[in-house]
Amino acid sequence: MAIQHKGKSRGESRPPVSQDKLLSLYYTMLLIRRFEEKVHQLFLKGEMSGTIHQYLGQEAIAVGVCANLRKEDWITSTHRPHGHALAKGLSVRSLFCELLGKAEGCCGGKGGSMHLGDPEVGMLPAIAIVGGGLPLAAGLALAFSYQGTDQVAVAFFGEGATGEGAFHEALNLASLKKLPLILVCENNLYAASTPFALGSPVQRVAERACAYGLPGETIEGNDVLSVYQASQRAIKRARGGEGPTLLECLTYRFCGHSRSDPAHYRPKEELEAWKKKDPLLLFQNHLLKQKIATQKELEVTEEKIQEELKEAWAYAQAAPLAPLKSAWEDVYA
Ligand SMILES: Cc1ncc(C[n+]2csc(CCOP(=O)(O)OP(=O)(O)O)c2C)c(N)n1
Repeated sequence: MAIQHKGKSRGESRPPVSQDKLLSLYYTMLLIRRFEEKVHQLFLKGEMSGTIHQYLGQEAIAVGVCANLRKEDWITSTHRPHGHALAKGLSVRSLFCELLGKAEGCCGGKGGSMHLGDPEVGMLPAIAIVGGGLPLAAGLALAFSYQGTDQVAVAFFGEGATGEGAFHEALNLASLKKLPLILVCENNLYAASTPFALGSPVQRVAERACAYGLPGETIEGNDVLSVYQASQRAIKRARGGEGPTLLECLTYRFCGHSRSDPAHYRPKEELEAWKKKDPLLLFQNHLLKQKIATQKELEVTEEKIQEELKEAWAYAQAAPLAPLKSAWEDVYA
């Protein structure tokens, strides 16, 4: 898989993406990877309850897209939201607190893994109903359009959501009203245990776009720079009043669908082939090859992340639980 970024940051040619931006993309991707690994261990040790759907292997998508967003832009997410949350700017502390049911969690400890978010940084609490985030993102984009702001909304969803009516309604409305919406499909080839080909009569999710008169593009979702550049174009169109774009990002999850899924339905060779296209590995190689970072600098990044996780975990463990009476607060029906 080709990485498209050609420039050198510490050399003669002018890079299309600045060195600082490249290093910050790397930091956030690695932070998500290590966060998910830590959460996995904590679940195995029984230190967290509930269930989890993890983002291992898909890091380049959340990071590549969110790096183009402003704080006041909004995203919607799914049952697999940890990566989106970190990429949109939620702190590790607020996520650990949320996962442990602590009052300082981003949703007061009442949302848990599948419903985390924070309006302060433009993330609607995640929605675990497959396809559920799409009409809400279209609604956000409709509000921005009415208000005449240049904010955009991004809906992250899996390819399984493309079989839901909500997906089609969102595309139809967004295209009709030229809404500032970016539809980011993370096609990781399986909706739980169902292979994409068994759930979709069309081979590419991006092809769906033409039925609604909007542009659709399939990109290498494990190549953070492809995602960054494609989403930059889509966001520019949306901000400029040119309407929505559907981006299909091809990827693979390096874990089971949820905590209890060993993913035996996937051929071993398939997983091995995708592991060679690990988004972190690809980007590390790129940074080293282009002399954007040294091995030593990558090691320092790793240490910083380990430190951040350690501090946040200790903080969350010591933080008070959400009080019982808070179960009755923020309840509307
Ligand atoms: C409307 C609805 N139907 C079924 C489910 C159960 N369910 C949870 S996740 C999932 C698979 C979703 O696959 P996809 O949209 O491709 O996202 P991925 O898990 O691959 O990230 C299903 C069927 C649900 N949460 N909501």
